[in-house]
Amino acid sequence: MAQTTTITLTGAGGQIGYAALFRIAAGDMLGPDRLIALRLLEIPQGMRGAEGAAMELLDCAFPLLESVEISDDPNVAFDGANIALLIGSRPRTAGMERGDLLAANGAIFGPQGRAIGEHAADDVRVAVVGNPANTNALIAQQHAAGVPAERFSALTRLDHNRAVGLLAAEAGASVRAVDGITIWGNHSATQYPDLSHATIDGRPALETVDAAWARGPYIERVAKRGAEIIEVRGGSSVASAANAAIEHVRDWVLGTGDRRTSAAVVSRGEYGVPEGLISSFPVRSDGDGWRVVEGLGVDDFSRQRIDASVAELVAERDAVRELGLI
Ligand code: NAX
Repeated sequence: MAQTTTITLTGAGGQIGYAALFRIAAGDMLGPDRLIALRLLEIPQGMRGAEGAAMELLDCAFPLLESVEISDDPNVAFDGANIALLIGSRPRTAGMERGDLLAANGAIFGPQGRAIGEHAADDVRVAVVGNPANTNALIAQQHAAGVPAERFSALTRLDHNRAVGLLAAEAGASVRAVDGITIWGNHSATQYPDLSHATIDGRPALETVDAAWARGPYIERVAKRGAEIIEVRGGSSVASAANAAIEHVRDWVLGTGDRRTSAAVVSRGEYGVPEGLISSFPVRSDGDGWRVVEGLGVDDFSRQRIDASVAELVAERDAVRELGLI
């Protein structure tokens, strides 16, 4: 047990950070053989929350946890980072215009990207959770001089897991039986959860569930699941979001094997998605990096849904360009 992995987590005083930290320190993300050094980045208002979480981490006496450091300076927090989980962001609040939202996040993810480029370890991998996640990842990536673009990804794993869970429930099957679901596009209401190539126990899912359900209510429910959780729970998705972030990084670093999942990665033009956009695709990881699963058939319905979500990403990219954020 020699290797120590430095993990920088931003937004450590917030809800998802709090839910994620204990599982990371317990080894759920990188397995039982890697020691973990945690770096927590917060803004001054969030420092007490991060300090409290650090105290509780100490009180857990996790054998894998080597150290916990807290900072409000990205240059310090990203120093030597092997993995960066960017959770803290400025989410949209009532009445906020899109330009304001993007500008506020540009002020966060630009400097964080720069600090990653200047201070992180050579093998750094960056997973962006804070919304608007795809475009925040793009902003950070564009500022991280010297870091290969494919080391940046954004989370659509929560959408993916929701899509798996809701399909399994509809089919009366175990989640273990489900494979081949793809979330395409943006982590937003335009995302496209696609069952065209999904299987349940190796058989096409569309032989088990109604195609009209799969292409109507199902898409709507997956895309709006976050709002459904807020309505029922009285608060946003926290534990499931933390779980998704952990699974995203775990699969990226340790590999997926033959299973497919979804992640927003830098497009190389696959499936007609403009190069350079950070868009969700069907992916596998061999442990070295995400690989887009190519060659899947895309019918007219899927084409339209993918194009609509990608158009939203293009509009977000153009808006941040106009604002001078990339
Ligand atoms: P909270 O408001 O509980 O926590 C956010 C924390 O980030 C706060 O403690 C805040 O002080 C900190 N923060 C803000 N700016 C920062 C900066 N520049 N550097 C470091 N820390 C900073 O939100 P929480 O519920 O934890 O959600 C965090 C983010 O995840 C939000 O943007 C949310 O929209 C996003 N989500 C993304 C999901 C995804 O699938 N990609 C799903 C869940 C979640 O909605």
